Amino acid sequence: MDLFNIEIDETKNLLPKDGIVNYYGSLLLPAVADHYLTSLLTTIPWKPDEAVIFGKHYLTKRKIAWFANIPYAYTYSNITKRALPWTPELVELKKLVEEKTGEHFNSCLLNLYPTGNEGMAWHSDGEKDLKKNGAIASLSLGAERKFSFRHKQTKETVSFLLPHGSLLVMKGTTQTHWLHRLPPTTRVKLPRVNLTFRTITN
Ligand SMILES: O=C(O)CCC(=O)C(=O)O
Repeated sequence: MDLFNIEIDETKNLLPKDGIVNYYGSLLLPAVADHYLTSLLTTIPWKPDEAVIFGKHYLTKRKIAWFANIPYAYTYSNITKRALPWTPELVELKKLVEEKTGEHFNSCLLNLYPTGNEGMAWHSDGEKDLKKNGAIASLSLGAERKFSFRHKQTKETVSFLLPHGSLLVMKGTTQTHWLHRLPPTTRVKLPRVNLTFRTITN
């Protein structure tokens, strides 16, 4: 069994090697996390994510939105997105995440998984638009979901549960050596919103 509830020790590295993942536990009290979840579900201009694979255009049931300090371009899955200006709620959450982690971010990719049927396949966030080895802070709101890492060479996997209001940070060489994914699950019927605060350098 490789899945576990994470002990809260912000200084502990959850990866055994080749990268750093720190878990901060609850960043937000449950009522505050509820408030942000409701607010983001209703105020963010959610759109299906898009991908072009072997020339074919795909739309996902998972929804996304992309925000930044300036209209940065971010290209992944062969599609380029232009960032929207921050909303007041996102500015508040960015500040809380930055205070907690001591890191600074200039952008945020939001993902909305309407139910457990939607997930995200194995990938790493190593696009050329992102700062190399920059920290990526992942704030989870809504349904608790499993989140997994798999080492690119050894295939070793590590999985955690990410509860409502929790914060996890990936940094160092994590994206070079590890893939991550959010597996789909039939057990979850409620939405989850994930915010990944990032640094764009283009
Ligand atoms: O929803 C999540 O927790 C993961 C999102 C993710 O993998 C990503 O934005 O790269």
